Parts: sequence; structure tokens; C-alpha cells
Amino acid sequence: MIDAQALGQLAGRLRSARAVAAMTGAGISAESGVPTFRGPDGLWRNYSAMDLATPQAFARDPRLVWQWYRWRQGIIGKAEPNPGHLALARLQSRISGFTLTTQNVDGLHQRAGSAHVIELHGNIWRARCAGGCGFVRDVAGEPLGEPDAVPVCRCGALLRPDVVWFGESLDAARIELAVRAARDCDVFLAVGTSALVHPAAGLPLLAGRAGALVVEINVDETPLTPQAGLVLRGKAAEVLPALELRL
Ligand code: BJW
Ligand code: ZN
Repeated sequence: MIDAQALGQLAGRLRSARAVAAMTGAGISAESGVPTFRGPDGLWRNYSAMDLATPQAFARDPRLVWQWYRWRQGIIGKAEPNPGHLALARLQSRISGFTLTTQNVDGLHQRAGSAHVIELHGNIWRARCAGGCGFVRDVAGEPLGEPDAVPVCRCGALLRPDVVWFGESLDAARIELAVRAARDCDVFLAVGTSALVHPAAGLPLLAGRAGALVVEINVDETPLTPQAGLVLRGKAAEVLPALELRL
């Protein structure tokens, strides 16, 4: 049962807000059938982050890394945006100064109609040169050679998924935009994220310190919970459409 009082309170704050920032994590895509990372059914239960999501892992075994990303592309390719993605896209058109930042690489926000999405951790539908020549290729719906092969850049170096792995810096322009949105907002919505991975996990804290109401929408408690001014326990795909109805 969604907390109706908290929902009403939040709707009121959103109506009077000058700027709103939302940041999503894997939890918003759970209802679309995309696995999250942490938790009982999370990817890190069966796969080691250090073997798959670090530059060292790619240097050691690029084939294994590509197999894992192709497997995830297969799941994401069949997934559809859910009512949570759709509600966020509509919130953007109804609320002025709405900025959406996501840690997800699945592209489901854009498919739901959200515009100017700040993708902090990249996008699984792009590949880029691992050798640093700057080449980036859209790989949506495109077989990258043999299923088990490692795709090669036109410069001869290997291509890699255009995502941000542990130990890698986030794109400076994107994190700068996300920081600005967090600092400038009146309400910050943290949706479906474990709030463990930095620097993304620091954004709601930044917003809170700058005076924003920080709202957590999540099925479970996270390290952010004690810092949140308002907590809506529940599935993003249910809470966000319910919130939209109250606006
Ligand atoms: C639902 C739901 C439903 C379920 N409805 N909710 C400061 C302090 C400590 C460490 C560091 C620090 N600064 C940097 C670091 C190191 C590291 C880090 O943060 N480590 C921590 C884990 C300790 N960060 C980095 O390395 C970053 N780089 C960086 O900072 O560079 C400079 C630097 C380097 C080294 C040292 C210091 C500085 C890069 C991080 C890159 C993260 N990459 C990944 C993979 C991306 C590509 C891919 O997808 O393959 O990004 S890891 C993975 O975690 C992925 C996610 O975007 C990210 C966050 O996960 P998310 O989205 O929160 O998902 P889950 O699964 O964790 O949580 C799901 C949540 O949903 C849960 O809470 C559920 O309850 C909830 N949920 N169903 C609502 N239906
Ligand atoms: Zn190249």
C-alpha cells in the first residue's frame, strides 16, 4: 500500500517547485524484466563485478566481457519501458525545470519519451574504441560480428561497451550537468537505486545540503533512507504513476 499522505505531500511540493531533479537506478527497470545489480536476484549474485565491469577485466578477457554485455543486450532488447519510465517522461512535460539523470545503461527512459536524459554510466547500445582514438559506434540492433568475437575498431584496437566501469571516471560534462541539477532543485527524487555507487550516490546528498526535499522511491531501505526527507516504499512502476495522478 502506497503512503497516500506522503504522496499528497510530495505532489504539493512538486506543484510549487521551481526545479525538480530525478535520478534513477536499476530498480526502475526491474518491472521491465531487466535485472538489477545488487540484492537477491541481482547480477552481482551470479557474476563478479571485478571480472566483468572493470577496465582490468576487459584487458584480461575481452571476449568474456563482450559475452556478458551481449547477453544483457539480449534481455534489454526485449524489454519495454514500464509505467514508471512512462510516468517520469510525463512528469517532465508537466513540471518546469525537470532534469532526469540515470545510472542505467538500458536506454528505456528515452524509449519512454524522456528527453535530455543524462546517462551517467553510458549506454549499452553504443561501443567505443578501447584504444582511445575516440571512435564511437551505435550498435542497437547491429550484430557486432560473430556472437563470440570481440569487435574491432577501424584503428585496429578493440571496441568496448560505451559504459563506465568501476575505477573509471564519469564523463565530466555529464556529471557536471547532474551536479548542477542536484544543487539547483527544490525536490530531488532518488528512484530505484541502492545509493551505493559514487559519484552518483552523492547527488541526493548534495541536493539535500542545498535545501532540496530529498525523496526516496524504493522497495527497500538504502543508505540514503536516513537522509531522505520523504520515503515512498514501493515499486517505482506503481509509485510514480500514483504520484502523477495526484499532481
Ligand atoms: C526497486 C525495485 C522496484 C528493486 N522499484 N526500487 C567514494 C566512496 C567510495 C567509493 C568510491 C567513491 N568514489 C568512487 C568510488 C569507487 C566506485 C564506487 O562507488 N564504489 C562503491 C561500490 C563503493 N565508483 C567508481 O569507480 C566510479 N568511478 C569513479 O568514481 O571514478 C573516479 C574514482 C575512481 C576510483 C576511486 C575513486 C574515484 C564508476 C562507477 C561505475 C559503476 N558502473 C556500473 C556498471 C555500469 C555498466 C553496466 O551497466 O554494465 O553501474 S556498476 C552498477 O552499479 C551500474 C549501476 O549503474 C550502478 C548503481 O547501481 P543501482 O542502479 O543503484 O542498482 P542496484 O542493483 O545496486 O540497486 C537497485 C535498487 O533498486 C535497490 O535499492 C532495490 O531495492 C531497488 N529496487 N526493484 C523500486 N521495482
Ligand atoms: Zn579506435
